[in-house]
Amino acid sequence: MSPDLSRRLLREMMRIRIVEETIADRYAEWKMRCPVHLSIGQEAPSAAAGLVLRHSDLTVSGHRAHAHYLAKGGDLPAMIAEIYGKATGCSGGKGGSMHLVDERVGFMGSTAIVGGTVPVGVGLALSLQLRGKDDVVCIFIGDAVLETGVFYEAANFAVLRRLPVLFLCENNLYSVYSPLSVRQPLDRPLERVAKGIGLMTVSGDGNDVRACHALIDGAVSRLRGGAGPQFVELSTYRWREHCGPLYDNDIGYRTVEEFEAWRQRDPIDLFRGVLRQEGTVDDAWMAAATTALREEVTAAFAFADSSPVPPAGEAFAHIYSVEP
Ligand SMILES: Cc1ncc(C[n+]2csc(CCOP(=O)(O)OP(=O)(O)O)c2C)c(N)n1
Ligand SMILES: [Mg+2]
Repeated sequence: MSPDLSRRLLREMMRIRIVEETIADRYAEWKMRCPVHLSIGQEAPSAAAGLVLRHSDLTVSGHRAHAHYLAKGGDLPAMIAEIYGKATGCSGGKGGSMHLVDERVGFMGSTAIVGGTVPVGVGLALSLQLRGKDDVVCIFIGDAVLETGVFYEAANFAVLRRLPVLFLCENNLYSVYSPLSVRQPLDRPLERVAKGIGLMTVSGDGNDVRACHALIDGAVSRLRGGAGPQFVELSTYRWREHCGPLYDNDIGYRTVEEFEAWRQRDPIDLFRGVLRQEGTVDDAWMAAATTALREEVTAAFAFADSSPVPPAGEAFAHIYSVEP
């Protein structure tokens, strides 16, 4: 991997981390009035996907979508403004954190309904195929999406029609407070389920950004070569509570030992260590990158804060695709 790509991967993970830590720090100001699901600790799959996908590729996501939107080239001020419910938000201030959409960067939508955007993504892939494009659709999913019926219907259709779809599964072991062990037979990993439907599958360490990049790059190359839909499962871990800015290790659904073991494997620390050892980044690079990212984030929050709320009548606009 080139030094330039390595630095871009590290920078992208740092950017997501700084954005989300700022959301967490400022959440108590009560200016962000929608729920937020943070990806702190699981930045690597997003950063890797963002640097593999092209601008013209399409993406859909679910409730934990900030990292996906930013990595796909989303507009940071427009995302923060969306979380603030402002007219300048990427969804006009009507969607909030869980309903990001931005056709300018091929981010075709996210919803709070687990699995809800899977058939949307497959439909987008069908349209790309019918139009003879070699672009692909990346459908970001969590491990719980394999517990929704719609995943099986949509994945089956994608396999049947050899659609250019990447199911990118961030397996963080939990669906809210339920570990995989109470949801899936332990001897039947998710990858095997996906393989059973006919998806080509690979899995790997979701906290190793280089491994993520290699797996996603391979899957996307196979897709562009017409190999049919791909399933990439990346194991990672969410640090904060399922929904909200806090930590919730005190409520007992997971152990502090488990949390600490994953935190020791911070994807940013791990990769920074590797790049320092290789001489690809040094303290000066880190300091400059951190300062520039903090300035960018501060400006995005100032933009959101000073933007107007949508006019009341907007509540009734864009409800139907064809306005009366
Ligand atoms: C159809 C549906 N069922 C249940 C819920 C409640 N719910 C919201 S998030 C979530 C867990 C999703 O877990 P996963 O897909 O693994 O994503 P993660 O939160 O771990 O990133 C659930 C069950 C929902 N939003 N939609
Ligand atoms: Mg999960």
